[in-house]
Amino acid sequence: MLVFSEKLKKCVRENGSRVVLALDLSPSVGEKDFKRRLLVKSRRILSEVEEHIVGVKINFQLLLPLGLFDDLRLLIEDVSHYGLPLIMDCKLNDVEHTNEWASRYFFEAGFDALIVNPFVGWKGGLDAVFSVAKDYEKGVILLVYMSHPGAEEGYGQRVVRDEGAVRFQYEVFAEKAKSWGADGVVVGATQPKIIERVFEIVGRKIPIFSPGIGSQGGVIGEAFRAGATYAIVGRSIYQSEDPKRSAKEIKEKINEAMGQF
Ligand code: BMP
Repeated sequence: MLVFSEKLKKCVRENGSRVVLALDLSPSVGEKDFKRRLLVKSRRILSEVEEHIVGVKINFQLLLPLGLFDDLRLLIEDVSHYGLPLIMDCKLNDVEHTNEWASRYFFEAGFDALIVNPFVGWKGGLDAVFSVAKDYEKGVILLVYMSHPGAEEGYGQRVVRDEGAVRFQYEVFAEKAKSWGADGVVVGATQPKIIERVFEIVGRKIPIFSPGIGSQGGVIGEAFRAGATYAIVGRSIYQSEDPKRSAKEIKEKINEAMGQF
C-alpha cells in the first residue's frame, strides 16, 4: 500500500495534473430522493474528471447525508478504483480522545489523509491525530492560512512568541507543520504573498494545497508562481456545464504556470 504522499506523486506522474477535486455537491435537502441523486451525481462527475485530477477531497456536504459507512462507501470505492488519494476535509479541532476516534473512523473507511486545524495545539490535541495517522500510515494536512477574508482574524494575527519576537500566526503554523511532520499544508490561493512566505518556511518537502481558485477569486498563475503545489478546486469543476473540459483546462493552466508537462 502506498502512503499518501507517494500515492499523490504517482498520480501527478500518471495524470500530469495538480488538481485536487473538492467534491462538495449539495442538492437541496428534502427534495425527493436527494441522497441518491447526490451520490449518483458525485460518482458521475468523478468518473468524468478522474483522468485530469490527482486526488479527491470530501467534506461534510457529502459525509453528513451519505454517511461514512453507508452510501459514502460507494464513492470511496470509486476513488480507490481510480487509484486517487482521498482527503477528508474535517478540519479536526478537538481534544485527544475525540480526535483519536474521528481519525480512526476516517482511516478505517478508506481516507488517505485528514485536514486538521493547528489552533488546537499539539499536546492533548493533534498529537492524537498524528499518532493514529502513523499507525495507519496515513497523512495529516495542516490548515496554515484559509482562503476567506476572515482568515486574517486568526491565521493572520500577529502573535508574540516566548522569546518576545512578533510573528504572524501562519508563520508559526508553517513552522509547526515542519516540526510535527505534516504531509501538507493548506494556504488559500487568494493570498499569493502568504503562499510565498509559507513556501520559504516549509520548502519543497511539504506540499502546499491551495483552495480558492476561480470561484473565490484566486488566480492559478499567481498561486503557483508563489509556490503552491496542488490546487483544490470545487465549483469551477462540478458546477461547470462540462466538468471534464473544465478540469482539463485548469490542469493545463497550472502546468503552463509551472512550466512543465
Ligand atoms: P471552491 O473551489 O468551490 O471554492 O471550493 C474550495 C474547497 O476548498 C471547498 O471544499 C472548501 O471547503 C475548501 N477550502 C477553502 O475553500 N478554503 C480554505 O481555506 C480551506 C478549504 O479547505
